[in-house]
Amino acid sequence: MTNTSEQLLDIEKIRKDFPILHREINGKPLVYFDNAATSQTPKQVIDCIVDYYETKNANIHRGVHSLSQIATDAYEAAREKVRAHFNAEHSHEIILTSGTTHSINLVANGYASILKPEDEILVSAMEHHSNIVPWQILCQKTGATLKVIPMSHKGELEMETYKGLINENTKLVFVNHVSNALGTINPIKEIIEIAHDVGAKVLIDGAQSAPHIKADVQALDVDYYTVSAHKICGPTGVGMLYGKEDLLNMLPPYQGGGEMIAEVTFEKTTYAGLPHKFEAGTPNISGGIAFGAALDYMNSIGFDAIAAYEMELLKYATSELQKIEGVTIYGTSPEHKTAVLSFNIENLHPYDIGTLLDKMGIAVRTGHHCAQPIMEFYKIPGTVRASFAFYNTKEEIDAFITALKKAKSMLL
Ligand code: 7TS
Repeated sequence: MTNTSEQLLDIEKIRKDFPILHREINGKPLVYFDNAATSQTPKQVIDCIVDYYETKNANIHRGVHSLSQIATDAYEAAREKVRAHFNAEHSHEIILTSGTTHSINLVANGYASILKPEDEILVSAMEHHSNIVPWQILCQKTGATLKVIPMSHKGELEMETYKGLINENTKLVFVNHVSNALGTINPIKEIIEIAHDVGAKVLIDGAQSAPHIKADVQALDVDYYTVSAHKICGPTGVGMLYGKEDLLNMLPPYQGGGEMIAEVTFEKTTYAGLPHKFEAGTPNISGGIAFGAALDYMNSIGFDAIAAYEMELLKYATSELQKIEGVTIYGTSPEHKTAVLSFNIENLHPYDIGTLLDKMGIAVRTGHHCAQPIMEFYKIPGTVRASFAFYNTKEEIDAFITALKKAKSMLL
């Protein structure tokens, strides 16, 4: 590591915030390189959850009693933190969901009553299954056509083909900000502008970008943006759907139930306004509050410093990995992606490599990463994916490379 990168973050101090990083796995110090699946949770966020149950636990938006008001205020303060972080204009444009999958399904379900059989929707070739399957279901319901924006061998979207595919029948475009399997950072601003030129709306899946890039939904002029808190140091089971006010108002509710209504009779129900229309039932209250704490934590470190430090890690890991004979790295060069290394070693199955690495305390993901079309594109069964976070270190990368060499020699 260069002096510059060491100066970027106080890694020793940061690592003290994450109790899990100090445990052993299979008798070896844990090296956690599966951050794209879920990030680890700092003490500040864990404490926030404990504090909620110790001092604030009550159902929200319904009690006249003080405790319910305290819990409601904390939950709504978290929504405001999410709004401020992503720079939405209004806090009611932030729907707190159970995560990205829920957010995407909410929008897809809403368009079932809007799309017509002659409509077309575009999805990129490098999506997670949760940004493919809901749109396929939508097409089955409406008769609309799903078209695919192809990717190049380098792992980048083919923008010229995209421009050729989009037309006045295109109603919706779905692209991830960052690919989970490759790490590619997609040119979403350009994608949004091109879609808006024909009047299409754009949903950006921000599940993989949120840990690395602070998105400004107004500057992007994005129509819908989705995030899962568990990938940004928050808890599982909570996330957000951002939508422009008029576009959220246009969609019918996703689920019916308590808290999403204005008035109910057996003849007719009228719905609550945003955001409550889309938040039926008791939500993940502690999770929502902790989502806010996670954003506070990440912002206290700073996204510019996080991105710069992770880039140093990625460049170092890439150059060390390339020194191992028989390695193929999938995806674009470090400058155009987040800290993800998706690779294979000639004549070895990714699963075998992952299993041996685990025996040496190193956690990576292996397989298709819920992005089977990418694997089909490269004609491979899957990859080994090492994904880094700001609390990882160069020493951990050294341990990973040593373990990888050992695994290779054991398997070949
Ligand atoms: N979209 C992308 C780009 C993702 O990476 C994931 C999860 C999802 C959507 C779904 O998020 P969820 O929180 O609703 O489950 N990605 C991964 C992964 O790469 N490994 O495990 C989960």
